[in-house]
Amino acid sequence: MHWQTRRFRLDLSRPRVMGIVNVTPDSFSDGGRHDDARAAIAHCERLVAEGADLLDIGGESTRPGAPRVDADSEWARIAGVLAAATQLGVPVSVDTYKPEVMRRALDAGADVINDVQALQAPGALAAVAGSGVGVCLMHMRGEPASMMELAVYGDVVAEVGAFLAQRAQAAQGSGIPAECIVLDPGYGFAKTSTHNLQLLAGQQRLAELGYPLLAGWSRKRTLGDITGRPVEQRLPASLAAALRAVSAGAKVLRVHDVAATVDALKVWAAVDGATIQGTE
Ligand code: HH2
Repeated sequence: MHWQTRRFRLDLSRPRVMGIVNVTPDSFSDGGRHDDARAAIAHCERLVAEGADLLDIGGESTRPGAPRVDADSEWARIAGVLAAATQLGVPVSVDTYKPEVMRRALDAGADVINDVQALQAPGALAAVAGSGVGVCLMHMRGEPASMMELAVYGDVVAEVGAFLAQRAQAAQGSGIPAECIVLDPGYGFAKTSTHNLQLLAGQQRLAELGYPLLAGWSRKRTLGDITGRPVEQRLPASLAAALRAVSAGAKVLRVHDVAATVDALKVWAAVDGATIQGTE
């Protein structure tokens, strides 16, 4: 399995790590840490040195209740960081749901568009079609400001799966090749902790849609609900969720803590590669 992005074809025969770069004052776990371009670029360099296979740059927080940012302000936050990140030798994703930001990001050399709205905004499909860019299509409902009111499901795995299949069809219908598409259940987006856990338990069914899956559990609130830990103490819980996601078919992990996740995956791969004595 591969993910075709603009400049790079990512081999997904082993799970890949997408390092998060939030150039925002208000992201839930690292808001304000990298919100000047110099700090954000240094963070990109550090994540690549730690083994990130790709970077995901975002200029607007999507945490529950986050305020919206207009396209010009979002672009102003990320433009310089994107330009520097594209020199680091790994694919660079831009986390945005705004067609105008997508277009500017593509002009500036982005390899992937990561859209929490799955290219549903008017003009979003047209903005990316024909560019050869990789896309990540994520499930959510409503807007970050109000999404938790929409966290009502009968069978959450089936409903998320139907949505993702429909969005993948829409993307292909507008000319985005299947090999450019990755799907994401959208952990934490318009879902209660129970929904998030049900989705992870049933995630293999989403993998069976036939597209690579990306999973974003890093530091999220459900992990705090389970462990009672504040956001800065959720690394062990994040690693456990990441490995469960891999065992249920995830091919890309979107994480804040790249070095630790890379180590966890090395252990996973070492076991996979071991020959068992006494068997043929
Ligand atoms: N989660 C967040 C943002 N973007 N994109 C995808 N594809 N999948 C996710 O799970 C996902 C995402 C939220 O995390 P973070 O970027 O750390 O926080 P914030 O939205 O507050 O900036």
